[in-house]
Amino acid sequence: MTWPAFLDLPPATAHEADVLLLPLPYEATVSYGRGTALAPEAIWRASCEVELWDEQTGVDLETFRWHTAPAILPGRTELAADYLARVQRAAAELHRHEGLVMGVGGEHGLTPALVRAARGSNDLSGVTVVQFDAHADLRDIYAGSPHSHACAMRRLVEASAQVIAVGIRSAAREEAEFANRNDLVTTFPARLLAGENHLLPGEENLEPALLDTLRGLEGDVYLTIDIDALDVHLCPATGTPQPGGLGWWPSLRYLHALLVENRSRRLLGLDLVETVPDPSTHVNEFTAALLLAKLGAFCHHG
Ligand SMILES: [Mn+2]
Repeated sequence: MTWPAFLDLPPATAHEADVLLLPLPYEATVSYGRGTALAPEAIWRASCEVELWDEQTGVDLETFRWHTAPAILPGRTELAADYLARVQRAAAELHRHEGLVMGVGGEHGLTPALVRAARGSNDLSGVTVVQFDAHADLRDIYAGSPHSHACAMRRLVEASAQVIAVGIRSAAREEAEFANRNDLVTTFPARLLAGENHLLPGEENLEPALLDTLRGLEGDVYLTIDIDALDVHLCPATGTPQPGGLGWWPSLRYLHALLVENRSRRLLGLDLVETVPDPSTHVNEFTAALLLAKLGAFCHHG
């Protein structure tokens, strides 16, 4: 791999690392804009431009150790199920070490394999998956595949995981009805987090309830961030852009509630998916690199 080291810091071994990054350049089932397979390398290059002092937390990013595992490259004719099984095994290897494992996609179809690896089991009962996303990703089958990015959360719920979905603003009727009748799914739509001015008559601002939920989660928690949860100006090249997303500072406020203020949850791992780099602006890949740095800072704060 000829990429620069993450954050341009001296790379740590897996054994000594505080954070273990797993690059996953995978886009078998992307349905609209392409290019997420190019994201990991672009994110690593963009990370060299991230300031090493996090002004928000005061954390120096060089005070903890970052390891980059070898990227898991999909074979040209490899079936999705076979690739995802390899991803699960590679992630499970990384989880044998002490540090926090972060998967970096690649498309959202990766997440079920990453959660199973983090849990060390295909049974996810008792696991809460916090999902930042524009889309519900609760379809049973999409474009003929149960491994589609549009089905990722459905697979997790079927394995008995609880899902807290944040920033949703696009769902099929099938997905909304599944979420409504399923006690395992709790949705905080983007519009109901956008402030009082954006509410229709009878609607309620859910931001206080979201912050309470994130601060109060207990037990095993996995965090998956689809970058399209953020407003499109932060990720204009992402494969399935949706207007009306979460702002940068509100997103960090929610992540801070989960990762810094909440002391009763056990973080199993996390992933950041669906970045599509655009070399003409660097906005997409820099947003992703900075978000990974922030997640590291939050997880090692205090
Ligand atoms: Mn998604």
